[in-house]
Amino acid sequence: MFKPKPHRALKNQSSSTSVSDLTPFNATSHLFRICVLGARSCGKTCLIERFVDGLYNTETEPTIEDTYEVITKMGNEMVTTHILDTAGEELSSGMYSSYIKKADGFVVCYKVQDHQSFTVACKMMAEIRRLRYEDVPLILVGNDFSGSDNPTVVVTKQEVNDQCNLHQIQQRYSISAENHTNVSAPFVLIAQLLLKNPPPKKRKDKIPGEE
Ligand SMILES: Nc1nc2c(ncn2[C@@H]2O[C@H](COP(=O)(O)OP(=O)(O)O)[C@@H](O)[C@H]2O)c(=O)[nH]1
Ligand SMILES: [Mg+2]
Repeated sequence: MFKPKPHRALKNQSSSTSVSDLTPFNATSHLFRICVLGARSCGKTCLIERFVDGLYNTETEPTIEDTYEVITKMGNEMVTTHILDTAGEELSSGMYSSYIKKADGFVVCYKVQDHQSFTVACKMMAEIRRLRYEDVPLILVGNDFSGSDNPTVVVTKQEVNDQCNLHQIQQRYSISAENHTNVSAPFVLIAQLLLKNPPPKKRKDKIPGEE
C-alpha cells in the first residue's frame, strides 16, 4: 500500500522529517518530480490535497503555483516525490514549457462534466509529447464532479480513447477528489514507472518553489 507520510508543502513551512531520518540503512532513495496540469477549476488542487493529506477542501483558492512533498516507502526503495500544482493558465503563458521540461512525470487532469477542460488537457498532453522524450510518464485523469450541480458527463469514452492513443498515455483513471476515488493511483503509477526507468540524474534546473 502506497501511503504518503509524512508530507509538507515546501512553501510556507519550515520543518519536516528528513529522508535520512526515515531511510533504512540499505534502502535506495529517489527524488521524483511530478507536475499536475489541467484547466483552472478542474480539481487539481483538490486531487493533490486528497492524496497528500487525505482531506477534501472545497474552499480552495485559485492556485498560482505550489509544491508538495511526499515521502514514501515502496518495497525497499525510499521515494521522495515533489508534486507541482499549477494554475491552469493558457499554455502560451510560457511557464508551461518550463514546467514540462523539468518534471519527471505528469498527471493531466480534466473535469468530465466540462468539455473545454478536456480540450485544454489534450493540448497539454500534445505539448508534453512535443517537448519531452516519448516515454516520460504521462497519466490522464478525469475528475468526476457528479456530486455537484452539473452531473452530466460530456466527455465520451471514445474521445478519451482516441486522445490516449494519440498521445501515448501510459494510463488513464476516472477519479473523484470528493469521493476519494483513485486519488493515489496516478502518483503511485508514476513512481513505479520511474523506479523501473529512472529519469536522468543530472538536471540543470530546479522547479520553482524547490530549495
Ligand atoms: N463535486 C466535486 N467538486 C470538486 C471536485 N474536485 C474539485 N471540486 C470543486 O472544484 C473547485 C475547484 O477545485 P480546485 O482543486 O481548486 O481546482 P484547480 O483550479 O484545478 O486546482 C473546488 O473548490 C471544489 O468545489 C470533485 O471531485 N467533486
Ligand atoms: Mg488549484
